[in-house]
Amino acid sequence: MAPEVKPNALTLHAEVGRADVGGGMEGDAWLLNGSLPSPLIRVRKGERFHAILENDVPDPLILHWHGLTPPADMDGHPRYAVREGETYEYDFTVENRAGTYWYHSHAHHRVGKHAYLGIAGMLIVEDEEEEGLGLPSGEREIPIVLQDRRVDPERGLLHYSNPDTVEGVIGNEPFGNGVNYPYLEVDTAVYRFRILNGSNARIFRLAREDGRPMTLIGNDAGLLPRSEDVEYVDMGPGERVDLLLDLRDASVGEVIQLGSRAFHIGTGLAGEQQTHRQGHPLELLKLVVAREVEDSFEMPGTLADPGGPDPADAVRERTFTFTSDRDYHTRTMMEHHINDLSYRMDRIDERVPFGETEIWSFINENHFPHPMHLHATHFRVLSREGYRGLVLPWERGLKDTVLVHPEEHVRVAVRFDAHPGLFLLHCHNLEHEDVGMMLNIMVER
Ligand SMILES: [Cu+2]
Repeated sequence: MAPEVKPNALTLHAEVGRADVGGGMEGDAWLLNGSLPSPLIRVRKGERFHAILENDVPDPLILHWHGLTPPADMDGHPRYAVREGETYEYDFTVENRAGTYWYHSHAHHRVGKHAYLGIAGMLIVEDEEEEGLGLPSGEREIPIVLQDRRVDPERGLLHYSNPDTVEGVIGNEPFGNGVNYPYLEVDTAVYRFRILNGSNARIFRLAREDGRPMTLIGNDAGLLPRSEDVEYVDMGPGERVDLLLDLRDASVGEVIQLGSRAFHIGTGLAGEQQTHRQGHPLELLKLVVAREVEDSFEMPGTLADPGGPDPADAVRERTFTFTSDRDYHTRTMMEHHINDLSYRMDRIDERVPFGETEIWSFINENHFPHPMHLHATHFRVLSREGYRGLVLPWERGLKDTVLVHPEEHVRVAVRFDAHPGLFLLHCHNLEHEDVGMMLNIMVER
């Protein structure tokens, strides 16, 4: 587990180091405060978030608080990246409801490398509303950063070079909280798992291998109105889910495996061309039942109201179409575009009035899945046409990242009502983002 810290005059020191990754292996990694993954930041809604990033890695670096909605100069826009030896000070008030958020590097062209090497951690916001529900906490609350990496024992485990910009970097080994093939000893009790897909490009279809349901209680922006039992959850990079696992009828010695099931990324051409590792099954986390205890937890009938924009209030629509081009000269390079644009730091791509509700359409016209992430607000997923064809249980409530498979058209209701300024819309496949699948969104009063 990552050490837990509070953003109270917190220093986050980034440096190159070595990390124990489990299984007797040690790897080269980029560390924040010596930890892989980065420390878990726990904060209360309404509290001051005061942290200083000290950059001691040989790259520009800036941190983005994924899912929080701070002022524009606190959001980790790549134009604020600081060089080696420099610092960046974050000071804002946390305005977001209780939920499972996270943070990672947002240095342009280097997000994939930095997250892969270790500059990524979980960020948990707590509030009174959630505490009143009596959900499993303390030892029964398990934050898990799921990632995949390539294991290369000779060159150091976390080696990252010549990334695949077509599919993104997909590893062959699972990591949970920085540990290869993690396992956890558990009681016969109800557990709350806060799960982040912190992978660069891999999508998980998270499920219990015994086929039993998991109880979904929350996603990107906190608790849902009601719990729902689900057989599996699709998680694109950047997405979070909050799940309860009821292990009360398990017996000591039993092993409960969480894994990623096989899936396709589209029908027709996209499905047929799926020859790579995306969608292949993977073991993720082993739960070993170690102790028999009594646990009288009862699921609350209702959880919390996520709020958010009402599509009936929408005053305009925007469309974002995703396409990809292969560079036939280098053969390896693939550019991914939003509305035929490739990211430029100094260009404003969309101007959006503060406080107005809009309907945005995400249309995927190529053969790659794109988990689309919006900064500075959360959106409500209204509909999905094509392929999976519906809004899925884990897409209720409010989201900041939505997975758009090939052939899919996803409509969302958006309203920026936190802060004006320059923010980002981008693909959270980090290699897609790094080659320019990102736009500057100017929120204007
Ligand atoms: Cu993408």
